[in-house]
Amino acid sequence: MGFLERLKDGLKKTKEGFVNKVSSIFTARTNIDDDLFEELEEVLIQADVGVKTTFTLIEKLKDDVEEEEITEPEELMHYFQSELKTMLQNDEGGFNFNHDLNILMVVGVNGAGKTTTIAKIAGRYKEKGKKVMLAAGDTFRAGAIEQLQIWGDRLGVSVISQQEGSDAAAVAYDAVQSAHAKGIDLLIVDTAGRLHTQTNLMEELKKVKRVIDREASAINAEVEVLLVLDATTGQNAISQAKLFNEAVAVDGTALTKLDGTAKGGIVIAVKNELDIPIKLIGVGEAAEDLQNFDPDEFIEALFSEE
Ligand SMILES: Nc1nc2c(ncn2[C@@H]2O[C@H](COP(=O)(O)OP(=O)(O)O)[C@@H](O)[C@H]2O)c(=O)[nH]1
Ligand SMILES: [Mg+2]
Repeated sequence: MGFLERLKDGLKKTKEGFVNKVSSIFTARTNIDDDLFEELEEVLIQADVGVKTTFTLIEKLKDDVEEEEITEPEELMHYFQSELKTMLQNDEGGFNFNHDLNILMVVGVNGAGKTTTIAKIAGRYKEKGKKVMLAAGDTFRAGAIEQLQIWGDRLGVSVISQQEGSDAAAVAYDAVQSAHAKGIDLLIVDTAGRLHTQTNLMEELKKVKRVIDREASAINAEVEVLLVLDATTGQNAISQAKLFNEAVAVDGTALTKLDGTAKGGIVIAVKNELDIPIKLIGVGEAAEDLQNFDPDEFIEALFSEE
């Protein structure tokens, strides 16, 4: 399956649950009236687009109708798609690792897909001929270190770890030193993800970030924080993101498990309500299912007919 086919396939549930409903709102009527906007509002909110973002979108569409003198609902659907694309415009999808050493700290709650995402990114850069290293910074969850080790072995990438229960910041410190000494291009640091409501976790993440920042600045390495969010958790993902962002200043998100939800509208909410760029989206469990986020491609895949 090609790249675009995987994307379309992964978005099947959202196409069926959300896009088809939206399309029928525009195709089922002959004129643009309040009813149309009310129905659209309902469908958008149901699809996890978020209340604030939904209102913004509806206002924009109403402006479009006036300014462009649109009378046909079907024509308005094209405006709807292009407003979505505009709202989703990123600075860039994917990463731009161009320092000697790039450090990616990966955060998110348990089960969001951190370890899987780390493995996929590691595999991708290894394939490009880059030297990659992993740091087992989830020292809290039983088995997390071993899980990362297994990925490391499978990918042929070294993993820096200490025993379970050890200080995550110490693991991060070791990893940065080791990566620097070994001429690593990309160091990816896994972190713990027990519930974000536990202030302990946020304090631990802050400490890990402080140590990484300090060590990185001494050797001119670049640090980025990637927040992994499970799309199936809906609006919950938004409140998680706010907390993580307050704690460690998130540079980008990876939105996983879009294949598991009919409410793909969460993509729009994440971008619009948090103003954090979406770097990657996950549409399945295979390595090829983690893709750089491209808003135009995404909207086209959503609204494509086949
Ligand atoms: N369907 C689907 N499953 C995913 C995706 N990303 C991750 N997963 C699964 O989610 C589960 C939890 O992932 P894991 O990486 O261990 O999460 P962590 O606790 O954040 O490290 C695993 O079973 C993964 O295979 C995705 O995009 N789609
Ligand atoms: Mg994990």
